[in-house]
Amino acid sequence: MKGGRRGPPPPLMPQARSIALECHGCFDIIGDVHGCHDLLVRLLEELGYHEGVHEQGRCLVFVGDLVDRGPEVLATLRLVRSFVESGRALAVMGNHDDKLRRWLMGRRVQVTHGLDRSIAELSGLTAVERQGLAEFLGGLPTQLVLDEGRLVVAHAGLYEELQGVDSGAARRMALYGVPTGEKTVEGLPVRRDWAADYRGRALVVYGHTPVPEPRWLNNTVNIDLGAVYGGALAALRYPERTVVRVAANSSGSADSGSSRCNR
Ligand SMILES: [Mn+2]
Repeated sequence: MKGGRRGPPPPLMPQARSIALECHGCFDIIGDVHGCHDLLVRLLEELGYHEGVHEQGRCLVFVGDLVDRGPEVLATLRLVRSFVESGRALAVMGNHDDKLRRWLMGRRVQVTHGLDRSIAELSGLTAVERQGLAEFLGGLPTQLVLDEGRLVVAHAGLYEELQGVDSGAARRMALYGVPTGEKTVEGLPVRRDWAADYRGRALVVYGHTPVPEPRWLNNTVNIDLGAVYGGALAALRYPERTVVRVAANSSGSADSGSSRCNR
């Protein structure tokens, strides 16, 4: 970013530092799930996880947007929450997770972009259950700095100068990316192609904007393959830098079976 920074630099995120110590450097980073629970279960099988544990000590990481749009939001939340709270997985917050958290806390939010599906499933929960989910979502960091700074996971991406930084600007970019201020014909904010300007040393793994194939650019990779739109749920294996995927709506191809997550 341009412009002088006034005063002392913002503090490093505590999560970013402590979590890096617990994993041994081999991660499977999973793209936007959006309630595609069945696909997630199949992908975990494909990756060799049993109950969230990998026999080679690999560590699961979720790139955020666990909720909204898809058919099984609650099952997805419960599964990932059980992994995260028992120390079997890491996850960063996506913009959808943050908005659902605000709804769970009784805030007024616009019911758009698939939030209606989450509400349909979660509105029957007790106040205690809602609070538990809200606390889980609220406890997720917006970025993870892993492998001694060589790997960064943030839902919508993160410029180098915001990595490891706990500030409003860092949280905004990690959750929403970089809006240009323009809107699409559908009224959605136009997102700047931040990866095109990225010059950082860390590999940034992100999602947020569905792409048909993993998109590698300037030491970044977008692994949101649009599972909920009939694409695939993907995992980036790190440090191998290979992608494992399960397709949402195909049957009989090499890496996939059928799934009901194809809307
Ligand atoms: Mn998103």
